[in-house]
Amino acid sequence: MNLKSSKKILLLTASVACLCLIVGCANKEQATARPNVLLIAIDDMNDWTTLFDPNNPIQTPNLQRLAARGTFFNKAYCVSPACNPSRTAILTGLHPSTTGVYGNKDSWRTLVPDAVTLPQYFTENGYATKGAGKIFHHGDAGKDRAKNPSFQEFFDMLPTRAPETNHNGYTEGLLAKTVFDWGVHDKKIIDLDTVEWVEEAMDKASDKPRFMAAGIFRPHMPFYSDQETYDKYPYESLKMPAYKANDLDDVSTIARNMANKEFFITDNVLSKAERHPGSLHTFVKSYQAASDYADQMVGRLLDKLDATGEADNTIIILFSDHGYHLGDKESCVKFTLWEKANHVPFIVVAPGFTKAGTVSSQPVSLLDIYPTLVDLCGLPPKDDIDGRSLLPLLEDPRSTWDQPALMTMGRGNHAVRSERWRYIRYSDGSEELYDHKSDPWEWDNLASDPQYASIIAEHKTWIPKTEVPWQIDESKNWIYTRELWNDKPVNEK
Ligand SMILES: [Ca+2]
Ligand SMILES: [Ca+2]
Repeated sequence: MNLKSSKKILLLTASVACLCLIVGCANKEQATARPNVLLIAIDDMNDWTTLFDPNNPIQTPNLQRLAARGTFFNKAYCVSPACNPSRTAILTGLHPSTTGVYGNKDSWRTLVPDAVTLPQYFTENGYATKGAGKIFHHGDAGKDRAKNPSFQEFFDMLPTRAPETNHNGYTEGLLAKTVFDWGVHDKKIIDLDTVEWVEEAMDKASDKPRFMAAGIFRPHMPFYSDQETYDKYPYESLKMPAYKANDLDDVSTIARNMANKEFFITDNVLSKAERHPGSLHTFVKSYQAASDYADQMVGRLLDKLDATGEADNTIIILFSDHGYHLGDKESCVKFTLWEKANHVPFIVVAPGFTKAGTVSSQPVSLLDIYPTLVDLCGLPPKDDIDGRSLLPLLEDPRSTWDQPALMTMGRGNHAVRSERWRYIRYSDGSEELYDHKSDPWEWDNLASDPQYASIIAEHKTWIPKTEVPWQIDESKNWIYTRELWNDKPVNEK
């Protein structure tokens, strides 16, 4: 997927030289003059925030404050709507069809033992690399450090995660045995540990440029916040997502299974009265508050960066690894190829390069973060990754951008998002097409209407031609979400 035209190389060379002048690089060898990097990852935050629209219910003043400093991509999409494949793609620059990391249970470090991760590449190029919280997906962090360390220093949130899983009793059955819980948390919320560690790390002197990564776990399940934040979203004025009954009547079995309505909505939240602690309303209220809490954590990180005096020499990248459904599309999970599970906040601030308050409306992918950061920091080009540098769009948001965003869930299921359309093709050949000009909640599947045949044909060309095998049983790929919850595939139930 790399665009390697001579025109682009010329543009990049000029752009990097320009950025280096601005941030004071005497030459490419002088690594100490390179800009610092602050990478902020948020977990499961969708687009129902005031960052995207002031009429949205979730208050994100700190994301807006960050967007005002640089470029906000208002059509940015995850690579995959699950933590592990999404983050592996961002941090290796490689698409799931290249790595075989399709699901949350795939061991990414085992599957791509030689991949040089983004922080690792910065370490190799003279940076001091530190991180905290959820950057990679849980599980392989230790394996990564032991075999091929990504960070020189890392504060893992896992040891402190267990106390968060004391359930409020809002869920029943299998869900109650997992992290599926929501509401007020009266203990120290895990993200405070992460932010405090990063704040301390920012205070320490460094003789090298810094690459600092902060992984905020909220609004990920359990949807927790403190009482004050929770009270900002009262039932009286609670905004619920748009909902269309029988919305899934026009999609295939694979799509319906990804939405997992029967397992979650019907059995649990949808059957409870509005103010019941386990109702859909409380679920949505808690998600809104947990997202607000994540925004507050971002605010603390920005305050600290500003206080260190390093903001003018620090490139900031903020993203959420994917979105979330809140009852819309008859779903209360991620794991689907629809807009709400795929559309994410994504902001790039490169002092002296991006222009304050810029909005880019081209469809871009989080896969593009790796090559973009390499370009922005003047590191040697990395030609063996799949993403595409966003430097042209950062330089001029009106530049021509001829590529839609590609999303993948499991193997063989893909969505292609252009400025106007979302086209989905599942592994059994079933298709969906949505027109975002008239249908923002993706209610009407237009795929069977012959008048859209050419639109479909055009979008289909962006689906990967080859995909490495999935090492787990591919026949179970679409039920993967259920496997997450009860640890065994549905046909063994
Ligand atoms: Ca996630
Ligand atoms: Ca529908």
